[in-house]
Amino acid sequence: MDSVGFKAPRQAAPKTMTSAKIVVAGGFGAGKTTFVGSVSEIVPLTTEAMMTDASTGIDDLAATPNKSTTTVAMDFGRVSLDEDLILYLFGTPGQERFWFMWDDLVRGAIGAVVLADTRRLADSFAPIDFFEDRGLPYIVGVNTFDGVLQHDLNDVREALSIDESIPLVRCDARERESTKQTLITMVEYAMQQWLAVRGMNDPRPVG
Ligand SMILES: Nc1nc2c(ncn2[C@@H]2O[C@H](COP(=O)(O)OP(=O)(O)OP(=O)(O)O)[C@@H](O)[C@H]2O)c(=O)[nH]1
Ligand SMILES: [Mg+2]
Repeated sequence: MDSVGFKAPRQAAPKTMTSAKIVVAGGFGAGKTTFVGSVSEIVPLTTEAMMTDASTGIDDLAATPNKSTTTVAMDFGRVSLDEDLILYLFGTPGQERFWFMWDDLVRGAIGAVVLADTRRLADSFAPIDFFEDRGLPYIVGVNTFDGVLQHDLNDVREALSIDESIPLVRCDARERESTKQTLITMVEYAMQQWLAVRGMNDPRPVG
């Protein structure tokens, strides 16, 4: 306190920067590269290869006729959720012949967003099983191609047979706000899971 009674402003505690790795997974053409690209603050690193006639009959383009490239290794992007949390995003390749890379890609991740395209929901089963098997927290983002939610989210949950505790959210992979919100849901869920496994309560105030 000085002579006129003002308190000297307290020195703000230095903020600690935390970073976390998140995987964006899903079936072929579910929108993973689009998702990473819409939210990343850096120019995303992509490994897209042109799809050629050689993939005719292997890659089903019925749902995404304008798709001309596919991810052959991974997508990489970065987003700050607030000033002290940076997420590093790793998008997986969707095609089955590249799945051998997934084990390397998920190493060190706190969790995953599994993107689902309800026009070919069955493609989400393998990615979901992958994270279930490894016990890595995941949420499901139903990518609303053309902004239209084709099915009720409860029906999607039932079709995917995922537990009620696992967040299942609607998202538009092309929209930054929507992808960011999906990532926030992922991080909150991963944090809850982390605390639950250690028998701790969420220290944040309710409401
Ligand atoms: N209309 C619409 N098109 C989308 C949306 N998300 C992705 N697309 C389109 O769908 C196609 C597939 O998107 P990608 O982001 O390449 O999908 P991906 O999951 O990375 O595909 P792979 O890496 O090949 O498995 C592209 O032509 C995108 O432009 C969406 O939300 N709405
Ligand atoms: Mg891709």
